[in-house]
Amino acid sequence: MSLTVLPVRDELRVRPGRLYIAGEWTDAASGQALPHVHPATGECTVTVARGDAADIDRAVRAARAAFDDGPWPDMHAQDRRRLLLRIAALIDAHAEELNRLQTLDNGLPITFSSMPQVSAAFLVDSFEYYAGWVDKIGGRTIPVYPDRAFDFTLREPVGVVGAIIPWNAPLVLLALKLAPALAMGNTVVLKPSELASLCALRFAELLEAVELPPGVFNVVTGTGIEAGASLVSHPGVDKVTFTGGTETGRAVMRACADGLRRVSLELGGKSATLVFADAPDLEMAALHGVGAVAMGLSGQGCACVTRTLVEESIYDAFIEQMRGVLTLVNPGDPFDPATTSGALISPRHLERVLGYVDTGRAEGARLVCGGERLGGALSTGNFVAPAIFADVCNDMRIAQEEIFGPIQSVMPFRDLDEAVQIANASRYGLAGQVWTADIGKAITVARRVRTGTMGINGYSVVPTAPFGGYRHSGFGREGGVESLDLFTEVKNVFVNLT
Ligand code: TXE
Repeated sequence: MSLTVLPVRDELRVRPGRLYIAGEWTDAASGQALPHVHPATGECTVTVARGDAADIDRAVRAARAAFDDGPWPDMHAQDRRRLLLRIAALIDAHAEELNRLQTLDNGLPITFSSMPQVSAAFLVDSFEYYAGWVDKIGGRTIPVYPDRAFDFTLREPVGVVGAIIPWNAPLVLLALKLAPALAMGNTVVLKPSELASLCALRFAELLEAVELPPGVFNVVTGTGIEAGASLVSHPGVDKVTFTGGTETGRAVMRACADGLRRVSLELGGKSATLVFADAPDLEMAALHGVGAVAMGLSGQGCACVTRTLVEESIYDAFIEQMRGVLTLVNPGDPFDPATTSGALISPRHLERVLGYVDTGRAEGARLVCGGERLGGALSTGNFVAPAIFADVCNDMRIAQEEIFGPIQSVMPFRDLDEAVQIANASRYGLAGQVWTADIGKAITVARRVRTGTMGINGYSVVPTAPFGGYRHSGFGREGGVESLDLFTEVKNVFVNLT
C-alpha cells in the first residue's frame, strides 16, 4: 500500500448548487445551504441549497401539474422515446465530466468511476434500454364470461414519483430510478443525498437541453430529515422509490403506509461469497471478495460481498490469497488513475467503521491485517486500511451487521449444506456469489441462497437485469423489465358487447 499526496484540483471548484423546480433554478425557500465535503481531503468544495418541506411542496406541486395537466403522460410513444434517446446521447457526450463529478461527489477513485458498471455509461445504457420499452409496453386481452364482453388491460404511469438516493453510486442510482420512471410517463421529484448531490444537479442541467415539459423532472437537495421525510410523506406523491440504509427504509415505509403510497425499497446487505475448493480461478475469487471491500468505494456498496465462506481444505491458502490482493490497494487522490481505493464518505462513518474493527477484536475474531486509520498525507481524508478478519463466527456482530466499510469477515465451511445455511443465516438478502467449476453445484447454491441476486464465478450489476433484495434488504426490483412493473399501474377495461 502506498500513500500519495492529495492536490487540490480544478474539479474542486464547481458552481454552488440550487434547486431545480418546474424547469427553473431557484434557491431554497429558507435561503440556507449545505456544504459538500470531499471525503478524500475533508475540504468543502461547494455549497448546495438546503431544501426543506416548503421546497418539496413546490416541487411536488410542479410534478403534479406536469402529470395531471401536462403533455408528458400522454405524449406519443415515439416522441417520448426520442426524448429519452436524446437524454442518453447528451449524457454520453458529457460522460467523462460526469464520471469526474462522481469522483468529486463521493471520492470514488476515477478508475472505478469510469468503469461501465458505475459510470455515466450505465446511465446512457439505461436511458437507451428504457427508451426501447416506451413503444413496446402494452396490455393484454383477457377471455371473459359469462357476459358477452371484450376485456383488455392498459399500462399507465403511476403518477408523481418521489425518488431518494444515497451517495455511494449516484450515476447508477440516477439510472435505476429516473430512466424507467420517465420512460413510463411518470413525473419525478428527486432528492439526492446531502453528502453527494453534484451529479444529480449536473444531470438536471444537462436535461435542460432536451426541453422536457417543465415539472417533469425536479431536484430538491437537502437533508433526509427535512427534504427526504417531507417528500415521502407528501400527499401529492403517488410512489416512492428509495435506496438507502435499512433503518431509514423503515421510516420511509412507515410514512408511505400512512399515506397508502406505493413504495419500493433497496436497502442494505451482508452478502456472502461461497468459495469451493474446485473454484476455476481462486485468484479472481479473492479479488472479487476482498477487492470489493478494499478497492473502489472501500466496501460502501450494498451489493459488496462482506462475508467470505471458504471450503475447509483451502481455507488458510485462500486467506493468504486475499491478503495478496491487498498489495494492489493504493489509497490516495481519487483523481489519480493509479489510485485504487477511496475514502469513507464522512468522519462520522469513519468512526463507525473503526468501531467495528474494535468490535471484531472484542468478539474474538482473528484480525489478519488492516483496520487502522491511514495517516500521513491521507490524514485529512477518511481512509481506513482494509481489514480481513478470519475465524469469524456467523453470529458475531461483524458478520451480521452492515458495516459499509473495508472489512471482510472470513469463515470456513465443511460442505454445501453448511455453506448455504451460513449464507442464509442473515437478516439481509441482497446479493451473493458462488465460486466453483461444478455447474450443478453452482446452480444448486444459486437457487438455495435467499438473495435477490447471485453471481456464479463473478457478478456485476447491469441495467438490463433486475436488482433488489429479500427480507431486510428491501423489496421491488429495479433494472430490466421488472422496473416497468414498479413504475406503471395496470388498468383493466371491460367492454360490454351485449
Ligand atoms: O443512509 P440513509 P446513510 C446503509 C449503510 C450506511 C447506512 C447509513 O449501512 O452505513 O445505510 O447511511 C435520505 N426520510 N446504506 O446515512 O440515511 C438521505 O438524505 C426520507 C446502504 O447515508 O439511508 C439520503 O438521500 N429520506 C445503501 C438517503 O435517504 C431520508 C446506501 C440515504 O440515506 C430520511 C447508503 C428520512 N427520514 C447507505 N433520512 C444502499 N442500499 O446502497 C435520510 N434520508
